[in-house]
Amino acid sequence: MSKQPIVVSTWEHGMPANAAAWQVLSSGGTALDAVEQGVRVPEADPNVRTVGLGGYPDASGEVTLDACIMDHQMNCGSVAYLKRIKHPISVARKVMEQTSHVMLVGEGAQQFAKAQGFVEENLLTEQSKADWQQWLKSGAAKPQINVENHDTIGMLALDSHGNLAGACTTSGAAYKLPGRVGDSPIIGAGLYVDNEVGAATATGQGELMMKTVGCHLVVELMRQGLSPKDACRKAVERIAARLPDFAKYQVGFLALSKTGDSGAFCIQPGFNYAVQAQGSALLLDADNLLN
Ligand code: SD4
Repeated sequence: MSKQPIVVSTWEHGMPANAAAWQVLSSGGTALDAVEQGVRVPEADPNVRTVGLGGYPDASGEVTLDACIMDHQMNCGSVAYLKRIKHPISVARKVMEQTSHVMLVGEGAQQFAKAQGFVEENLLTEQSKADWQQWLKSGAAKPQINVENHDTIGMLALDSHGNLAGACTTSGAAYKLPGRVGDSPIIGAGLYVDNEVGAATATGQGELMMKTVGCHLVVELMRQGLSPKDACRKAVERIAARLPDFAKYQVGFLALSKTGDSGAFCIQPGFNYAVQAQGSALLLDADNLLN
């Protein structure tokens, strides 16, 4: 049965990413190929400062990347703390397709990527280096979340075959402690796909999604009958109910149902998401808890 494809993704940089994904979806391609091709756009863009090349480094000045991908059959692959490889999402897909594992981290992930033909390169652009040096001088040792509206990209797609897939990729919280891994490569926290029900992805302070296994929660709430937006809202409310300092942080959930409905919800104002379907490409503001 043929379905109307749709792709959704986090933040304004989701617009060009969705356009790339749409090329795949509109020509009958798979959701899995679409989300990989889509998120490779911000990964390669040095002006997107929280994904891939040009991402903010950790406190020691090293750019370390986290990413995961999941398909309609519960296949998933993930890399964390990956250095010097511009397209962690494609490495995550290789982990999914070429190994019996789900997740590779650090040095092992880098060696695996090289063995798969990925080329090492410097990911710290002059701009990111200058900003990091400025941060060092300022002594402001706190992560920067939701600054300038450029953030992790999480993307969810439904293809014309009726299948869902998702991808999530990030350089993580700016100036994080070396070795820190966030939610984005953790299946269930930063991304989850269940082809019977729907898919969810997240952006913002990853520790909050990890403590609540947020994206799995959103999908389970959709299974109980909630709309994508209401499921995202309930997951944000769960965070707010359990974690006393939630209001200091931003968390945004984005969900897509098996029927092609999408919705989002976040803690703070400022989170937007991109939606592309036949004949329309929109950037929408998510409703939030604090306002
Ligand atoms: C993380 N969730 O590493 C990611 C980063 C992000 O806004 O989305 N920043 O915690």
